[in-house]
Amino acid sequence: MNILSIGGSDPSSGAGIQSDIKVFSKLDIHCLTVITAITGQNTSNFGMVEPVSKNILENQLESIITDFKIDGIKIGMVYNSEIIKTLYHHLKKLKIPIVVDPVIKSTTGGMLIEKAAIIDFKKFIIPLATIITPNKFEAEILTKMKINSINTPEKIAKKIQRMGAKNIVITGIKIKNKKISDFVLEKNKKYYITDKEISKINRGSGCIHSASVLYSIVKNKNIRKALEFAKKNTFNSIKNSKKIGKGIAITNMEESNEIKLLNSINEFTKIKNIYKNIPECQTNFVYSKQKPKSIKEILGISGRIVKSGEEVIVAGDLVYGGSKHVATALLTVNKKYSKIQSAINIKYKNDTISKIKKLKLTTYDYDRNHEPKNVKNGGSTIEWGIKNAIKNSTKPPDIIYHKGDFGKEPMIIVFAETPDIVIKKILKII
Ligand code: PXL
Repeated sequence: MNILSIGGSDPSSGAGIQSDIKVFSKLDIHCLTVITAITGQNTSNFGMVEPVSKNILENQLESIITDFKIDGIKIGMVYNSEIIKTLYHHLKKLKIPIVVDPVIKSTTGGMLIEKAAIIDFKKFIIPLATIITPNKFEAEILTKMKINSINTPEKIAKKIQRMGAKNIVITGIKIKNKKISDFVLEKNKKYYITDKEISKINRGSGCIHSASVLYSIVKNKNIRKALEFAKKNTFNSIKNSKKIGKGIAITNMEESNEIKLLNSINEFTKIKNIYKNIPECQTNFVYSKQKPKSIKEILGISGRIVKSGEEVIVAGDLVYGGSKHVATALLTVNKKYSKIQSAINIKYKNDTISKIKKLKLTTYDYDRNHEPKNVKNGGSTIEWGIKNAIKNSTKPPDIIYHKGDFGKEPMIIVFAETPDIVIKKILKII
């Protein structure tokens, strides 16, 4: 997938274009860039801004638009009216999601847009927005209203919606009992998204938030799911921020378990002819916290990886407790081999078993014909089977399989420390 980030260059790589390249690479997305302005800044001071000329802006846009399939666009710093109008001219005809992050001022105090350009920003950029992501300060500047009990977040968001943005999120609206809320206005819906507050001054959190929103939207998530993911990702990036320069810390996007598993699921679905390895009961791919006590501490897909013709589709979201069967298999293995934290189930094929044997992978199996009656009638078949398979083992499994039973589909489960190692094993055996 390709995303286009339009914004300013920040030489300290805390925000702007450089931050987007970092974020999207970690999410396994190719980040195309169109630079609107060059800033001179670091973690303490904001120096000069030099907007680029209309000519080079147009040449960047044309170069990118004529070559790549662009799945989504993020607009950050736009700086002046000439840039705004040029962007509008080139983007108005594109029918792809656009996330607008209306940046006005940097954390270090630099102006990211000329005051006189705000009118054109409202006229030309806001109507392009599938979603606009102002923080409280930016929402107040755009609407010339202070958020209070009369000018509620809803009133302010509605005013921005009337400017032409389809969906609005105003971040950092309410801070109460160590919680922080974002107000969301969709076409016919309004709600708050609330999470723990994190009081750590940093650079780049707004950029990570809007980039994460766009990532989720291009992955077909709805607005609420996209914003929930963005909030969590931003929180983790602030928590993980690092003091690299002499001034304030730079946000650092953590490769959370969720992102690692998302990337591996993505890689799995792209394997050539992988649909041939999806069993009738479909596939789940799981990744556990360390030493999980139950399947609630194991991340899995709430639906499954399903086959639709020759295509493979991820149905559902990543949630803790999202998988029952594969997660139970992993939990059982993890109790004996705590380093094994990831697993996937694939279709049982004689070819696959032959390759596994040739490769001398550590393989165990169990026979569902030997299942005791109490297990067959409602007990945990998988737990029983896996326990049995590894009972006398001395090495952690790469593979555990069973050949099925009357009316029960045979199955192969691949185990590893992390999802990317699971993928490496899959590539060897299919
Ligand atoms: O985070 C907003 C932002 C966006 N773009 C550039 C910036 C900043 C903040 O400093 O410098 C180029």
